[in-house]
Formats: sequence, C-alpha cells, structure tokens
Amino acid sequence: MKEQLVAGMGALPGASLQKACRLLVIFCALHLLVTMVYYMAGRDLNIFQYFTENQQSQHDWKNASTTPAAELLACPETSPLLVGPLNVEFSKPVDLEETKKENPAVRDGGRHTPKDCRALQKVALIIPFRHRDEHLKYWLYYLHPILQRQQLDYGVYVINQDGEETFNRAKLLNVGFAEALKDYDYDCFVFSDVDLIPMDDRNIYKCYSQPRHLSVSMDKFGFRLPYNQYFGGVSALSKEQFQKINGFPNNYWGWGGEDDDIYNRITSRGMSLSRPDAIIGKCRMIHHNRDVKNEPNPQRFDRIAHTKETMNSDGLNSLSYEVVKTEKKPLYTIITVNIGLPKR
Ligand code: UDH
Ligand code: NGS
Repeated sequence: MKEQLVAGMGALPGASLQKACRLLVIFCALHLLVTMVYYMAGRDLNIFQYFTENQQSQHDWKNASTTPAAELLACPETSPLLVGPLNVEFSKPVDLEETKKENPAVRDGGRHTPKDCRALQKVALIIPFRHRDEHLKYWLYYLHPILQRQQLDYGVYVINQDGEETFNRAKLLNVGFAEALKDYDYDCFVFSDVDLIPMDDRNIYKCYSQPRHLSVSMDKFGFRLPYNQYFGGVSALSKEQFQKINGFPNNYWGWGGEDDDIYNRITSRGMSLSRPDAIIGKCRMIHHNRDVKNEPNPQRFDRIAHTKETMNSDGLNSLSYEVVKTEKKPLYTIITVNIGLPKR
C-alpha cells in the first residue's frame, strides 16, 4: 500500500512531462507534414500549369496554316476521306470556273497538298494532249476531288503537242516526266489519257512496289481487260521504276503499240504489273471519234517485237524536245512542246 502510494505520488509529474513532450513531437511532425504537403502541392500545380500551357501552344502551332509539312504526322495508309463507288457521266458540260470554286484548296498550276497530314507520296499526273479541251474539263472536274480525298501531294501537267503533225503519246509522257521534275521533287508519276475517269476513289492514283496499271476495268471493254498484257489508259510508275526502263519509247508515231512496248520494258527489267481488282478498277471513257493525225501506226508490230534491243538507246536518254510555252492555269499546268517529226 505504502509502495503503491509512493509510486503513485512520484509518477504523476514525470508522466505529464512525457505526455507534453510527445504532444510537442506530434505537433512538430504535423507542422512539418503540412508544410511539405503545401510545398509539393504548389510545385505540382506549377508543373500542371506548365504542361497545359505547353500542350496548348503545341496545339495552336499545329493548327497554324504555316505548319511545315515535315512537322505534320504522315497521312494514314488508307485515307479516311474515301467514299468508294462514284457516279460518272458526261451529259452536262463542265464550267471550269465553277470547278475551281468547288476545289478551293487546289493551287495555281493544279497543285494540291493535304493540310492535316503529310502525304505519303508526291505524285505528278501527266496527260498527253492535243485538241481535247472538252475531255480535259471532265477530267479536272472528276479527278481533283478524288485526288484530294486520296490525300496526295499532287500536281497536274497537261503536255500539249504543238503543231498538227502525227501524234506521239509516249514521247509526250516522257516530256511530262522531265518537266514535272523541274517543277517539284515528285516521286511518283501517273500517266493518264485525258478521256479516262475512275469510277471508284479507292483506285488510288499512287505508286506501288511494282509498276501499276490502273485502268483495268473499262466500260468500253465490258469492264474487263482486253488482254492480259494490256498497259494502256492509266498507269503509275515511281521515279526509280521509270528510270529503270529508260522511260517510254520516243519513236511510236500515231496510234497503237507504245503501251505494249512499255509493258515489254517493264517485264524485261524483271518487274511485274500491280493492279486493283475489277470492281475498284472500273472506269469510264468519254466517247469520241478517232483523232486526225493519230492513225494506226503501221510500224507498231515490228517495233514491239524488238523492245529489248531498242529500249537501251530509245527513251529518257535520247529524249529531245523544245518547250514552246508553259502556263500555270488555276486547275492545271499546260506545257506546249515541239517534239519534232517522225524519221522518214
Ligand atoms: N490524245 C489527244 N489528242 C489526240 C490524240 C490523242 O489528246 O489527237 C491523247 C488523249 O489523252 C487520249 C490519249 O492521247 O486519251 C490516247 O489517245 P488514243 O487515240 O491512243 O486512244 P483513245 O482511247 O482512242 O483516246 C482510240 C481510238 C478511238 C477510236 C474510236 C472509234 N470509235
Ligand atoms: C492493242 C494496241 C494497244 C491498244 C489496245 C487497246 O491492239 O496499243 O489495242 O486499244 N496494240 C497494238 O496495236 C500493237 S483501244 O481499244 O483502246 O483503242 O492500247
């Protein structure tokens, strides 16, 4: 009892001191904790503000019209803008001023670059031409919207044969290749007759790992190939593929055979044809009579039998011509050229 009393009496002041000390330590710890929380919260808030500001400025920068193409993300492999089958008909005449208004993003000379993404290819469209103004209007009316939906960085070059001598389609296409390259760093060349319009925008006017034949399912042939080796109408070759075959022949004057010669060049250099299927490859031809000064070439059969021997010396490396005039129209560039005369 006495011991208890002594212990009880002696313990009382010591215990309150301990309690006070503990309270003090807890108070200090709490103070430290609160200070740290405020400090960290302040830092986080700043970091958060930094990120939002930075993201906002990047966003504004991307939306600016001056965004360099190299800074944009690459366009998707398949454009989300494609619509598939198209209604193509030639009953109503086309007004080019209206067509220009309907395609405000097309720049002078018929150039277009997608604004939201970096195009996968830079494509020059080359059209051999003489006295087919009505056909050209339809071509521009239908093709500009399609090519924009295909998200291509493209330019349209109409190669107009000067004078009234015999027509030479393949030589004009060679001129188109050479002249387009002086204008821009194209990596793909689509060669299109002026009277052929695709009926499906999934038929992409670009280049593939092999030379591409695009007009595979034409209305005038009952929507099928006339023969397996047919390479006429619309075709696409990359710069490398075109150079590998020394371009196209220069000496096919008049109608026929030059497309077969090109086919021979492609296969003799170990390449094959790439083609869309017969649904996607559907296209319409604008009906017309045979042009004057483009009669069937009587030498064509003999020439296509000798492509392998002639292709090394007849083509890009022997191309000579004289540019008469270059005009940058609102929807296309027209280059009038003197390509000379057939050898007699
Ligand atoms: N071309 C012209 N002007 C001409 C000749 C040809 O612009 O005077 C161009 C045009 O782009 C044409 C292409 O060259 O689409 C091919 O011409 P082509 O005559 O070889 O082929 P196309 O399919 O006519 O236009 C084939 C003969 C049609 C006979 C029709 C009989 N009903
Ligand atoms: C072949 C021609 C090709 C021509 C094709 C289709 O016979 O150049 O017909 O012609 N080859 C020869 O004559 C050697 S078309 O019906 O489109 O006028 O592209």
